[in-house]
Order: sequence, then C-alpha cells, then structure tokens
Amino acid sequence: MTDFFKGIPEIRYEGPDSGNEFAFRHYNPDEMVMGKRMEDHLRFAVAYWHSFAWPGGDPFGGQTFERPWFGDTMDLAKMKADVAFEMFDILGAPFFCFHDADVRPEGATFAESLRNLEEIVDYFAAKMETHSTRLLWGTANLFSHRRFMSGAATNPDPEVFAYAAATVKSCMDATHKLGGQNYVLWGGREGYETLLNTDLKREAEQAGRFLEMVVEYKHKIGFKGAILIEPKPQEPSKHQYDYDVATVYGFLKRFGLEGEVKVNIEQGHAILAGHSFEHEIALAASLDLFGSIDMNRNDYQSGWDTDQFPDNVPEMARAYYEILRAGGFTTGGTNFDAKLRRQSLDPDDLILAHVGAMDVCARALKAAVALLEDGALERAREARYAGWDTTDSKAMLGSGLAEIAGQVLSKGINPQPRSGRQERLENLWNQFV
Ligand code: XUL
Ligand code: CO
Repeated sequence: MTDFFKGIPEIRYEGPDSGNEFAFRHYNPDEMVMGKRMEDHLRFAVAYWHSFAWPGGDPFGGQTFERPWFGDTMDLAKMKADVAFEMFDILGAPFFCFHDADVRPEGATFAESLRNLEEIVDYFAAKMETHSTRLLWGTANLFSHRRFMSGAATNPDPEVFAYAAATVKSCMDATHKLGGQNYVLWGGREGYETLLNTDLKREAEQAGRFLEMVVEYKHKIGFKGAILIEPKPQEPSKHQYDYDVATVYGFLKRFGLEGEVKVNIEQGHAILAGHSFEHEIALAASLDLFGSIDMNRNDYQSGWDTDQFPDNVPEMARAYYEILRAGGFTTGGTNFDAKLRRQSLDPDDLILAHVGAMDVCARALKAAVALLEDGALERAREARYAGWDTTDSKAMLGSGLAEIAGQVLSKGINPQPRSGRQERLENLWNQFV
C-alpha cells in the first residue's frame, strides 16, 4: 500500500440525497437497467496516461503536479502502478487503458524499452490476479518521442515505420497477455504539417499496409478483442488522416478492412471535426463500425483538445441514446481520456473528478434508457419512414429511373410535404433529460 490516497474511502452508491462528496449519487453498479447491470452498460475505464503520467503542463508553463512516482526508473514505474490499482479499487473501476509510454520508462534502445514494458506488464498481470479491474484497451504511444515527429506508419523514413511496427507488436502482445478487450490506434502524427513536403498517396498506402499488418498480427496471435481506430481531425498535426468516422470508413473500405476494424469515438475529437458526439456514434453504428468511446469533452471556446471530465448530462444522454439504439457496448466501454485541470493538485481532485464523471454518465444513461423504454421517439421515427414499408416502395428501389418516371406519370404521384416535428420531438426529449 502507498499512502497517496490515505484517508480516502472506497466510493459507494449512497443515492441522490447523499451529502457525502466521496459517494456516488447516481452510479449504482448493481442496479438493473434495461435488463443489464449499470456497470455492464457503462463499462468505465480510467486512462492511465492522464491520471498518473500527465505532469500538468500547458503551452505556457510546465509541470504543476508533484507525484512521488514521477521519474524514469522501474521502481517508480511500479510505484505508479501500485497507486493506479489503489485508485481503481477506490473507484470500483471495472477497466483501465494504457499506452506503453505511460507505464514504463523509455529505454536507450528499443530492446531496453521492450524489456521495461514486459516487466511492467508482468507486474500488472500479478496485480490483476488480486484486483478486479480489467484492461479495456492497450495502445502504443507513436506521437510523443521526437522519432515520431513526422509520423509513424506514414513517416517518410522507413526506419521509423519499422520502429512503429515493432512498437505496435509489443503493445499488442502486452494487451493480449493482459486479456485486453480492444486494441486502439490513434494516429496523432499520422497526418501532415504542410502539403509542401508531403506525398499523400504514399502516406495513405503506408498507413493502409500498416493497418493490414496489425490485423494480420491480431489473427496470428489469436487476439479476440477488437482493433479500434480513434478518429481526430487535427492536433497535434495540422491535418490528420483519421479525420472523422466517415473518413476512417472510406480508408477501411479502400483497404478492405471494414469488417476487421471499428472505431473508438472521442467526444472532444468529434467536436474538433465539426460534428456532434452523437453524430459520430450514430454514423459509426449505421456503418457497423461502432466500438468504444472516450468520454471527455473540450472547452467549446478554446478550440483545443482540453480533455476535460464530462459534465453535460443532456449532451451525454444523446450519446448514450445512440449507443443503446446500436445495442450497447460489446467489447467497448466508456474511457475517461480526461485530465485534471493543472490547478487541481490534490489526490482528492483525482478521485472526485472520476466520481463526478461516473455519476453524470449514469444520469445520462438513465435518461437515455427512460426515453428508449418510453418508445415514443422511436415510434415517431418509424412513422416518418412508414411509406417505405409498402411493396410498391420497396419494388421501386429495384427498378430504374425510367420505370419510376413512368409510374410518376401513370399514377399521378404528387408528394405532399409533412412536418418533421422537430420541436415536438425536442419537447419529448426534454421531458426525460
Ligand atoms: C489524443 C487521444 C489519445 C488516444 C489514445 O487526443 O485521445 O489519448 O485516446 O492514444
Ligand atoms: Co482519446
């Protein structure tokens, strides 16, 4: 036991009237919702990097957090793991997620970094025997080290491609060993700073081949989890290739990987791409591409990826509504890819940020469930498309322009516009949220 969280109790559900800060008011893991435990609906995950490795810097100033495990030794990496699993226990977090770079010190060579990773993975594996937290996903950090400044798979230097491939292999092995339910690829530097030095065609072909190799390797080692791409339009690169769900779908189709790879959709990234979170989720679901979510928001004014803990129940309810309509999570879950504000220095802040986030997600989930169980919204949607249920309309899709033109003339088809009823539906929505 470390003493980092000394005095902080395990967080329990006490109900909406509880005056205890260190309690859940809405998140009740065992409560049955739509035939499933709330914990199994939401599948919360703590992001190792923001919670335990982020020093609190911003573009104008460096480290604000002073954590006893900050430093580059294996002993400190193990202390960090000890604290992390203590926090998972305090929160009752069912899952965590990690990058190689936030769990182990960087070595002087690839071989040394690999040894460090393997030692920490064994350390995690031993902890997971006595703690109940599981791995939602693992991933490789292919964006922080200067070797990746011009991209990883899309780098103009084939040696960087090789280094990235070896790194991803090591992280897939680690994820597989820890029973991870997904493997995520976020291409933060798979993009460009300027078209003046960039060959788009080559870079796309390199990225496509890289992803094929990831899928081939997944099957080779028998990893049963899902491979997920996390779209983001820009930041750190000026333009990123995995811009949004639609772009990722086009890329997957081009390389014949649409049956193999799904998406991890982040709220803040959706906003940066000019979409809403629910749009990205609904689109992914309609393309059979939905995998998992990163439930962290951006500040709407700053235009940066500020990775804040979620706090907007009506917005989140839209997201969970789309997730439930799509059948809920399978291998995916709700990862808080969120960091504290840099003034939030205390261990309490770290715990309470997660408690609040879990509670607002639970409220959003419950609102979405109530709306779905009420059914009026889905009935209205079905009624809007009811015309397409007739034999004639279905047959029309199997005919051609000339045949349809003939029918319009012979039947005197003369469509009459009908209300989309948006405000009525918004009123209905607002009764539940
Ligand atoms: C960056 C981001 C990443 C991915 C994993 O914006 O979201 O943390 O979630 O690499
Ligand atoms: Co993310």
